[in-house]
Amino acid sequence: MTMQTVVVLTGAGISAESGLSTFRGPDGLWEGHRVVDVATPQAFDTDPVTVHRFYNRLRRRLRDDDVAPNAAHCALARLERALGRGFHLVTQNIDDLHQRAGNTQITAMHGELTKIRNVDTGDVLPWAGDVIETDRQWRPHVVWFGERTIGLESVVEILSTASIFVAIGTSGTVHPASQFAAIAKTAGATTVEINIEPSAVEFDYRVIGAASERVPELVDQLINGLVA
Ligand code: BV8
Repeated sequence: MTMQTVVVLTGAGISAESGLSTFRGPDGLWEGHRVVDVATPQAFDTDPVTVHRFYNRLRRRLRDDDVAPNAAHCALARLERALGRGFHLVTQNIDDLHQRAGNTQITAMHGELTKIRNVDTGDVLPWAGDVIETDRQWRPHVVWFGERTIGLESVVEILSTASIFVAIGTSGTVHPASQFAAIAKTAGATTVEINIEPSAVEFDYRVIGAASERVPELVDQLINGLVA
């Protein structure tokens, strides 16, 4: 059995069909806010109430009955089961849909909405509910603009072993995730993008279509082709 390493990067587009809004909608607003107003340490320092209110609302949305993993999330869980250690998922998303679909080999590089972090001790706690809006001790365990992403060194290491790199539902506008396709390519990987429209990032192949339709198709091809 020839095992090749498959690395998948996901963005907001994989969760769009689960009812979660992407970040760069037509009006460029993010749940009604300009990103810079909520996703920065400065915003939290100067106005924790607005920041907590924004993330409390997102966390509540995650618990809505109509928000669940879609066929794309489930296909990636199937791919991990088929490839075992030959698979790694890096997500830019802070929702928990990959975890709920059953993936375990995940780097949540921009943090997780369902966790909070103590600003002094760095302790991270699971947290599904609201955070008191005036709380300055506990912040969302989310990577804001200007902050170091989580697990970057290990992701770059894994990318250097990739034979196939697939980016799903990401505009490729946020650094350093936007560099991953080039890093994988340099390591000799074949790079593939699945998106409803081409992003600005270079790939060997582009599959245009909705994630819930195209990801299961690609996963079938990968499982049939790789796990010989
Ligand atoms: C860092 C958590 C350094 C918060 C997020 C100038 C040039 C280059 C870089 C920079 C620059 N100025 C500043 C930077 C760095 C900055 C950056 O990249 N800024 C951008 C805006 C230019 N990056 C950072 O600050 C990062 N940190 O660089 O640290 C450092 C080093 C050492 C020590 C200290 C510091 C941190 C970035 C993390 C920011 N946090 N999220 C939260 O979520 O609330 S990023 C946030 O935006 C999301 O997490 C997500 O990652 C990103 C949005 O990107 P996408 O996921 O791609 O979503 P988007 O809406 O853009 O696109 C959706 C796509 O899906 C589209 O292509 C669409 O076509 C497609 N789609 C839609 N529907 C479907 C679909 N596809 C398939 N099927 C569908 N149905």
